[in-house]
Amino acid sequence: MQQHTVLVDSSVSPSRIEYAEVFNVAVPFIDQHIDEGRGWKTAIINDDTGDAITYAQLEDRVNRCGNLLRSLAGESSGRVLMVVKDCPEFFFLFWGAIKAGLIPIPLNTLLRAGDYRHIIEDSECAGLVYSEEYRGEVARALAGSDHQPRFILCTEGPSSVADMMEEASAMLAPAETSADSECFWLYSSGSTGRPKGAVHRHRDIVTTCVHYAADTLGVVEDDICFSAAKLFFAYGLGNAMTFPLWVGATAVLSGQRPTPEMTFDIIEQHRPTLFFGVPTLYAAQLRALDETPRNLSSLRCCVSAGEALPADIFRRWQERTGTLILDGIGSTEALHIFISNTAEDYRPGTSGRVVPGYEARIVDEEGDPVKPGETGRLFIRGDSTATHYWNNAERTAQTMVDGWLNTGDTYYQDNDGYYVYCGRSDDMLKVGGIWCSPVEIEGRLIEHTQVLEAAVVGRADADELIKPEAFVVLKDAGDASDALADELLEHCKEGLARYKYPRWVNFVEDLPKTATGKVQRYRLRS
Ligand code: 3UK
Repeated sequence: MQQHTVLVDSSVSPSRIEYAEVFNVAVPFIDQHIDEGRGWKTAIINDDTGDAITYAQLEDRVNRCGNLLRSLAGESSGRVLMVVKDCPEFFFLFWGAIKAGLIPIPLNTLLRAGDYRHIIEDSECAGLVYSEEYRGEVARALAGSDHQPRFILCTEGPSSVADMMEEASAMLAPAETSADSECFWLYSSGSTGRPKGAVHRHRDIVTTCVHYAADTLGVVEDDICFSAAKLFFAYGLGNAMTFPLWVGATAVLSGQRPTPEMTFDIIEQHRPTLFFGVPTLYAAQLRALDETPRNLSSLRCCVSAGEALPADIFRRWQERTGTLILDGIGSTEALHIFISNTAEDYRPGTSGRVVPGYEARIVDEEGDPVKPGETGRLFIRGDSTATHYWNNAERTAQTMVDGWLNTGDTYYQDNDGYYVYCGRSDDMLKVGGIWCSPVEIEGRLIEHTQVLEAAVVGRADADELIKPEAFVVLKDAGDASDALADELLEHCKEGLARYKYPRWVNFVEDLPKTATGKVQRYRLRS
């Protein structure tokens, strides 16, 4: 087989994927399109600027960016942190790094300096690239950091990536990696402890594109993909970058915060065929559609992930727009969706069935398979799962067990075999599809001078979507007031990523605890 080629046999299920011994994933996703005569076609539409980037331009920019990053990285870890909004430069940096044999690490742009500092130190990154919007947070992180990257670049402005790329060569031979070589990392958060870097291989990207995007969702060359979930999430990375690039389709990007108005404006203007959202957004979009009808006729299908999609939202969306929302569960460690509904086979209120190419097991406390219909811990196995967490053997051993991935989710299979989500096995919350640690919010509350103790749990709102609720013990119970509750909310909004503030604050006398003094969050859940 010729170097860097991947062969897919879709006549069998699951599709069989075969790699050349020397394989760099940037070749099929970027270079290949030129050979196939797709250079003229629009790969990316940037809604913020109105720019359209063709596949030929994409290849040119990826090569320049790869050369630039390689010259800056020199002899170093080769790891490049990206605090970059959704924009074409995200593509140039990510693929340029991979093609040059470096390791891009896209980071959640909603994080605060403390998390960035940890990640800079933990990754011992060679470089850091950020979008202007995040300059302050990045600067604060670097100021306190024990590790100083060799290079720090902004995507725009003078001496930026855009500027320096022009000087770099447009010729770049792909680094001679293999399908199993380390390719990129994604940081994932847990209920305690700092974010951990999940290490993904070149093949992981191909696996999600073949088994989920092409074979399950049916993404094709004529599709226009628009994801409200940003590229730094594994979910968005697939939706708006790797999926369209795999089949030669088009991605629409926006650096703006996804609101109903923003997403509807983009859908009306760019007429995407596939829309990817999270349940909280679908709920907000439905409310907005009650006020003002919008033209969503370009959509042939919608996808939801990040947290469970309530059946009621599925039904209301179908009634209102005539399109299905296919709910599927994925994770950062698995890279994308591994259990999903499909257009031909769906059941609202469930995550659907196992995506071909993956295996699932629901097990009890002892690790034995549960009886049909019983709930247990979900494990999955497939060819896209991270090999390990960087620098964290303990969490690796807990999560990656004999080739199986411990999802940390509780599931059962209904009588017809659909997988039904029952919650997390830990106290972690998914708020608007994004991880939220109760411990972190509690920590922030306790920083307030009037707070003695705090406990945070998830509570379902009117749309059956989980939001944080705080139970607060004050140093002086007499201080409790609505004004103080508002002050605590502001305090949280300031110190935490925006989506993490508690939506309800309850002042209580004390918190339920175990004999050893551990807060029993489950007793606070309503
Ligand atoms: C939860 C869901 C119920 C579940 C993700 C699609 O969410 C993604 O990755 P994360 O690492 O979180 C993983 C955890 O989120 N979850 C995700 N989807 C669903 N729970 N129903 C769902 N449909 O707890 C899971 O373990 O942030 C989603 C594609 C790629 C992803 N990374």
